[in-house]
Amino acid sequence: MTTTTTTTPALSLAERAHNIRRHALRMGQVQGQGYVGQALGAADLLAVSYFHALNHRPDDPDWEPRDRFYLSIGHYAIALYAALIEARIVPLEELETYGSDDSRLPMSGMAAYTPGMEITGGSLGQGLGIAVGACLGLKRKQSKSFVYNLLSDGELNEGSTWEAVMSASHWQLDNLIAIVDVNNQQADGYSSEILSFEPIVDRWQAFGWFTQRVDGNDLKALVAAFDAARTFAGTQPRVIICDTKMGKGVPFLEAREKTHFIRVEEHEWAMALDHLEQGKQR
Ligand SMILES: Cc1ncc(C[n+]2csc(CCOP(=O)(O)OP(=O)(O)O)c2C)c(N)n1
Ligand SMILES: [Mg+2]
Repeated sequence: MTTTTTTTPALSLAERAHNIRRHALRMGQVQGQGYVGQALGAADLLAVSYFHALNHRPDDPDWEPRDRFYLSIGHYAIALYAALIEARIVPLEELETYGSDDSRLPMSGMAAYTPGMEITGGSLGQGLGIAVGACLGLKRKQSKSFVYNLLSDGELNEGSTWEAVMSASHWQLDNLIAIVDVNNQQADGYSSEILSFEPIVDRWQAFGWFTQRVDGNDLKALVAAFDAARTFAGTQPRVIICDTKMGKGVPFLEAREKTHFIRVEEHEWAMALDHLEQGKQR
C-alpha cells in the first residue's frame, strides 16, 4: 500500500527491519546510551508499518490523505527515528546528530521537531486518547485514512488508556488500529509482575475491539495481522497485541535482565553492531 517515491531498490521487510535495528544502534552509540532495547524489539512491527501497511509519502510527510502513525511512548523515539530514517523521511546523515543540541532528533520525541513525528508523547497513557480524537475528526471529514497508534505494555497501567479504549468502541472507530508492544518490561521490572496485563486478549475483546495477538518479531505473522486489521469488515476499532523481545537481534542485549534503558561501554556498541550483522548473515 505504501506509495514510496524514492528510487531505492525494493528491499525485503527483513532487510528493512535489519536496517532499522542498525540505525537505532548507531544512534545509541552516538549518545552512549538510550532506549535501544525497545527499538530492537519493535523493529519488525515498524518495518511492517512503514513498508507494508501505511499509505504515506516519504517526501511529503504532511500529505493530507496519509495514514497517521502516532507514537504514544515518547521514550521509543529512537525506534521511530530509525524507521523514519529507513523510510527516508529523515535523511540518513541526521542520525549522527541524535540527542545533540539543535538536532531534529531529540532523545524524547517531539512533534514540532521531527518530520513524520505526528504527536508528542512522553507522558504515558496519552497517545491512544489523542488517536481517538484524530479518528473522530477524520471521520467527520469523511477521510479514508487510518490512525495507527503504538503503545507499550507499561501504558496499560494507565487509566487514561482504558478510557480511550472504551471511547473508541463507543464511537465505532473502525479507522483506528492500536499496536501494543508487549515486551513484558517497564522501568522498574517485568510488566506482568508490576501490574499484570493478562488476560490481555479477553480484556480488549470485552471492550469491543477486534483483537489479534501475534509474535511481534515474526514478519509473516505481523503482515497477516496488519492486513486483517485493515480489511476487517466490522465497525470495531482494531488492536494488534505484539509480543516482542527486548534487544532482538543482538544476543547479549537479549540476554540482559534490565534493558529498559541501556548504557554500555564504547566497545560494546561496536560489538552489538557486529552481532547484528552476523545474525543477518546466518
Ligand atoms: C504518566 C507517566 N508516568 C511515568 C512515566 C515514567 N516512565 C517513563 S518510561 C516508563 C516505563 C513504561 O513502561 P513501558 O513503556 O512498557 O517500558 P519499556 O517497555 O520501554 O521498558 C515510565 C514509568 C512517564 N513517562 N509518564
Ligand atoms: Mg514495556
